[in-house]
Amino acid sequence: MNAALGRDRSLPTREGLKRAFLDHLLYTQNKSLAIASRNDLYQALAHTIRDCMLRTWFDTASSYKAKHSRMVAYLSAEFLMGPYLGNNVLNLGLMDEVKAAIAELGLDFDDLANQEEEPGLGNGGLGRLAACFIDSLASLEIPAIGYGIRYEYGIFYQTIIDGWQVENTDKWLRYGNPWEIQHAEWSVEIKLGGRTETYTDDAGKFRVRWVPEKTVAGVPFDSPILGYRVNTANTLRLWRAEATEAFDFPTFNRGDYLGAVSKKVTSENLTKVLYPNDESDQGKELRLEQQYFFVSCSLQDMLRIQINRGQPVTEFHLAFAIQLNDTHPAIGVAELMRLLVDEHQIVWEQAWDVTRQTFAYTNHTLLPEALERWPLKLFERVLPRHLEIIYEINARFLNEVRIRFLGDESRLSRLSLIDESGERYVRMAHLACVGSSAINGVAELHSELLKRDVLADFYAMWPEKFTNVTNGVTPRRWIALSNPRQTSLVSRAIGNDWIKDFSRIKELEPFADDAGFAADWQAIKRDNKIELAGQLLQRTGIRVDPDSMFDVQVKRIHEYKRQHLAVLHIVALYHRLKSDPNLDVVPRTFIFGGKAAPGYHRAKLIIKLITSVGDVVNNDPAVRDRLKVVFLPNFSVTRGQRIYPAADLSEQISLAGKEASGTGNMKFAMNGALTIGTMDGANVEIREEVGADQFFLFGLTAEEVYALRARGYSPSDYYRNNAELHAVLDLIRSGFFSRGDANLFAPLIDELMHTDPYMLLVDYQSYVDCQGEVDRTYRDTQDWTRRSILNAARSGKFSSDRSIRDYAERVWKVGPAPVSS
Ligand code: HBZ
Repeated sequence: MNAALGRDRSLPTREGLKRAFLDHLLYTQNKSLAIASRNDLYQALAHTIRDCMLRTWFDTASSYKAKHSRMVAYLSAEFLMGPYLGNNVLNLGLMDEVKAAIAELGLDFDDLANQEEEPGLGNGGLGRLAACFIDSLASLEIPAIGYGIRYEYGIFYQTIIDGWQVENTDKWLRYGNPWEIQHAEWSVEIKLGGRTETYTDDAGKFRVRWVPEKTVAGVPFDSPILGYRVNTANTLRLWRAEATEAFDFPTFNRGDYLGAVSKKVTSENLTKVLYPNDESDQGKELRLEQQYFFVSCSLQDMLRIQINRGQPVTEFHLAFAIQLNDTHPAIGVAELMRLLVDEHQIVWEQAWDVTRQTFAYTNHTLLPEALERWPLKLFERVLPRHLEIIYEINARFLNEVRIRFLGDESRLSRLSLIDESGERYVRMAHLACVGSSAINGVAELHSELLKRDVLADFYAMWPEKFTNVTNGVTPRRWIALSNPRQTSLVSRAIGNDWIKDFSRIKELEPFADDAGFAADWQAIKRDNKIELAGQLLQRTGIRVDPDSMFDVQVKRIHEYKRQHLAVLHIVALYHRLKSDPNLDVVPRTFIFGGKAAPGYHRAKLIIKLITSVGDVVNNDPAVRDRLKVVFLPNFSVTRGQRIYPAADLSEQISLAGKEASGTGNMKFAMNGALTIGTMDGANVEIREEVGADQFFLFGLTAEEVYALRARGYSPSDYYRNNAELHAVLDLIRSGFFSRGDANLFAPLIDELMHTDPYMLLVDYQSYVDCQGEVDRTYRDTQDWTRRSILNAARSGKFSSDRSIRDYAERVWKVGPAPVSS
């Protein structure tokens, strides 16, 4: 430990923390308290906290090395970590001491923590799941490493101008990142493009060599991932692309120094920016290069570790269990084969055994348009050797299929790794399935639908590979850190073991009937709402009433998630109030947040619809503050930490069969919000756990959706037969919310009336009726509070610790390896 913090590994004292902080202010930032900027103070504090973790981090790596521990390698193109400072202080168990030390210096901890630029290296649920999982892996003391990409620009910063989303670059590294350590000594070289050639090796064996068009260097940046109050700190290793020394010899040798340097810039573009698309693919060459880049860096890194430990590469699968977070890293299957066969001269059959036993694949989507496939031509241009390897894998695989299903030609074309129905594509999900020993969905319903639908042919081949692991979220960040008031109330009631063992949150159940506890619970919710109201006012200028019901939908904006269904409900309420100004409604504040993919025009129009309806409703004296609609810009991990604790009602209203799991639904539930939702994704399991009284259910089931689609669905019937729905759609269509511009929302409304692919009109009445039920329940404050407590008390299943235990037992076959202190 840093000398100022004390010489042993026991936790630092308050005096030690202050000393170390002032040292860093001087020796790292070269400032005094008198002249330091907020950022200087944040940097000094971040370095102080980092110092408290380094010994544990170092000991963890040494212990894994000494014990040859089997490691989980979690490969993910996205890690949506959120700010580190608060989480690290929490996991160290130092929150009170650090706050006090900072206060004694005349400063405010929260104020400094707010200075941190969050690393937004992900789009949404998938990237945030990876972040929750590495917190749980460390907290459960499971040897693990997270591998990903160090994007220079993370997910764009969203502003709202005239009601429209505007994207701004996210310069999160502007002031440096105190949480990372660069390890140039472990850099690796990555090949791209070019061609392959055959040769005969010294032993007379026929071999293939990849002659690339260019190479780039991959440089690892490591951050410690400290478990909650344990002596384990795992590593998040993110790769940055840099020019290799020999970045462009021909140009350099021609004496074109500046030309050569400009090519250097090109190679560094590789990790410049995160693609901002969720649930759809652009098929861009740079994206494939990013995927291959981080996967090859990571596999080379693991092979280096294996060889360093003196272990044979043929035992790679005993040392590493690699989890593919969706298909973004699925090229790893072909890359490990290339490394083993071409570079380590392992025979194909043995290499294939090792590969299959190494990988496992998690699918995160049922949307057909989200299944990744790469045009064959593009793939061949970037990864010529991998295409050959994929052909070989495919040939052997299809022979396996032929033996099992003789004469079934259509099955062969359905299963093939190459889609040959039109322009030819490489199907990444197929590569992942063939190259993995386990395949899982992220909620029970999703895993069932995968087996029945998207991956049915693979299920017929290998039913034993399929399993479900329901998602979870970390109670450290999502309760202990974001909702300190609820945390101390709960800990006063049942002790604080629930933070480590979240199944114990069920001990809270009896307190649902304790009047004193319930009053405290309710007061805390109100305080959290007051705080959020302050943020809303500051960021949007809209004043909301903390005593109104906070009805919240925060997630990526997508038609299948149906934010516009919530808007139809708002317009219906508004229409009712205009028709009967004395109508007795429960005052509500509708809060929306989320980003739309920059090229997804329909999603951007949904944002414009929300803000436009908000403009009219919020400024109409006739509704007398009974309805408010707020779109909070730039929803992020940081914003989420303020929002979930302040919600009364959680909107989880996707069309059944579309949302793989959802994880926001879990964060809301833990923080005491009741859910209104469909039987989709993990909603099904949430309802099962918390009980039907705590879950306002509406809408078709996935089965009913299939049946209706098969029968043929005509949205116009619903429009014609439902007077209120008719009026709502007409009102939006008329230009009432768009200053008379009847064209603005026409594309949205016309689609609903003619095709309505996400069946809003079918579920509309059921949704509105269900919202009526929500109102009736909310009027009885005591009853609502009781349900809110029960709901949180029964959310124990949705800790990511439980998800990780499931993976560890069923998929990875690893256990904890505590680091002795
Ligand atoms: O993964 C989400 C699912 O939609 C959600 O239901 C689930 O809970 C969550 C975790 O399992 N999927 C995503 O977030 N997907 C992406 O962000 C994405 C990013 C890049 C892509 C495709 C999808 O190319």
